[in-house]
Amino acid sequence: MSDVDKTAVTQAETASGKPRKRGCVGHCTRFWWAYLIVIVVVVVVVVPVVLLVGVPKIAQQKLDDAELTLDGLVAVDTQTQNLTMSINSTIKTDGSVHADIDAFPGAMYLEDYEPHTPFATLNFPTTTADAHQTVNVTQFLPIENVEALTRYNTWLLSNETLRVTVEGDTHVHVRGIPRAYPVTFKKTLTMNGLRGLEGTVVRPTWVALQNDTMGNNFRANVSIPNASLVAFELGNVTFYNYLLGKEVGTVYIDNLTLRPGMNEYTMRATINNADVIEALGQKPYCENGGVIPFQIRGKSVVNHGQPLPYFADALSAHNQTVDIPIGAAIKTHLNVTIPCGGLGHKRALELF
Ligand SMILES: *[C@@H]1O[C@H](CO)[C@@H](O)[C@H](O)[C@H]1NC(C)=O
Ligand SMILES: *[C@@H]1O[C@H](CO)[C@@H](O)[C@H](O)[C@H]1NC(C)=O
Ligand SMILES: *[C@@H]1O[C@H](CO)[C@@H](O)[C@H](O)[C@H]1NC(C)=O
Ligand SMILES: *[C@@H]1O[C@H](CO)[C@@H](O)[C@H](O)[C@H]1NC(C)=O
Ligand SMILES: *[C@@H]1O[C@H](CO)[C@@H](O)[C@H](O)[C@H]1NC(C)=O
Ligand SMILES: *[C@@H]1O[C@H](CO)[C@@H](O)[C@H](O)[C@H]1NC(C)=O
Ligand SMILES: *[C@@H]1O[C@H](CO)[C@@H](O)[C@H](O)[C@H]1NC(C)=O
Ligand SMILES: *[C@@H]1O[C@H](CO)[C@@H](O)[C@H](O)[C@H]1NC(C)=O
Ligand SMILES: *[C@@H]1O[C@H](CO)[C@@H](O)[C@H](O)[C@H]1NC(C)=O
Ligand SMILES: *[C@@H]1O[C@H](CO)[C@@H](O)[C@H](O)[C@H]1NC(C)=O
Ligand SMILES: CC(=O)N[C@H]1CO[C@H](CO)[C@@H](O)[C@@H]1O
Repeated sequence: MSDVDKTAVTQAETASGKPRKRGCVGHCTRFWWAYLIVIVVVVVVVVPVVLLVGVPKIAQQKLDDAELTLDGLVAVDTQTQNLTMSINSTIKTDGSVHADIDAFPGAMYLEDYEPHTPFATLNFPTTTADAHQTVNVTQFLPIENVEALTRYNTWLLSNETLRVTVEGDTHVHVRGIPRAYPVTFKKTLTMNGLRGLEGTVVRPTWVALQNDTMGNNFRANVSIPNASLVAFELGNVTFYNYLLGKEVGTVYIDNLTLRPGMNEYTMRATINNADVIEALGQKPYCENGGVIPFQIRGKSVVNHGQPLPYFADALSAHNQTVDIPIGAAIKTHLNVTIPCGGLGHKRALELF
């Protein structure tokens, strides 16, 4: 207490005519109202300000500082109107706040496409603010916006990276405080895309002049790299096949599920032989051993009878160039080498 206060207190006591023992007993009793005001101010103003503004602010701040990492994303049982999506993720915080975060629906959308439109909404479970925790969700997902899902798949297939935001409103329970505070969970992830399936390798295993019983005249082993952490069940996929800017046939890959890493499949195709033989007679293909750049582009995706436009349209947005050593395959399987300038009319007639 300052001297001024002491003087004031003393004078007040003297003025009352009933001087009392110094210290809190007398002082506090007499000035109970002043203490009450202080207590009331603390209880009515300060505590609520801390609880209503301070704690939620800290809770939101801590949530904003938390880091969300994607460990895996899987789409299976893909049907026209729904699919099952799983996500494995990790949330890292500094662990300084002991709190529980309520379960919440997290809308997922492309950060770099406006307007932000969710392509999926996943129900994130209750989590704690522990320093490190895994959050795995598996959920049946009705497709609410096929256009948004198609755009996400298109970006996923063609881009090197893409940013996906998970956003949802929820409540946080700070341990020791009965109130629940509203917070917004909003995290943007940068995930690897599939880069247009760049690096796909096709190794012919069979070529023929006549179609087989399935209507195909070409078979190959295909290795499709998946540079991403995502896996998805496509089913039976067909591709348009172009050669030197002209459509020359259809490629089929059956029962396709793309997973992280190298995907080994067999493919079959029906290709117009005359167009291939004509190309093989041209430079540089007649000089490089018959390695021809084909373009393939998605045509249809059908899984157990269900057309999947959200994959088909994504695959059709992009031409993928694949160099196929078809000259060597023709040599092996048909015993024909096509010279520069072509086979000549007579030989071609013999062949067909
Ligand atoms: C999540 O992790 C489990 C266990 O490692 C694994 O079996 C599952 O395939 C993963 N799912 C995803 C979506 O990555
Ligand atoms: C999922 O969608 C398919 C059509 O694509 C429909 O036949 C099926 O009933 C749906 N499943 C559920 C559980 O709604
Ligand atoms: C969650 O997924 C991770 C892999 O990303 C796995 O190690 C962990 O075991 C999974 N946890 C549960 C509860 O499935
Ligand atoms: C992703 O690819 C699409 C085209 O497929 C393009 O329009 C978009 O700008 C790309 N986004 C990013 C972030 O690279
Ligand atoms: C093989 O099938 C394709 C497509 O059905 C057809 O256009 C082509 O004429 C057939 N080729 C032969 C040699 O029968
Ligand atoms: C194609 O794959 C089969 C089975 O994996 C293998 O036996 C064969 O050698 C492969 N052929 C080529 C040309 O890669
Ligand atoms: C793919 O290539 C073919 C032939 O060169 C062309 O006709 C088609 O327009 C291209 N499509 C896309 C999406 O680039
Ligand atoms: C695709 O799966 C079906 C069963 O669902 C099977 O009958 C068929 O042989 C498979 N095709 C290939 C090419 O693996
Ligand atoms: C792919 O087509 C084959 C033959 O038509 C069929 O037996 C198989 O079940 C189909 N696979 C899928 C995943 O739809
Ligand atoms: C391949 O064709 C050449 C002539 O073009 C012939 O001499 C040779 O015997 C044939 N080889 C086989 C295995 O048919
Ligand atoms: C070609 C390519 O980038 N392949 C990658 C596929 O994904 C795995 C990891 O999931 C990577 O190790 C490969 O390098």
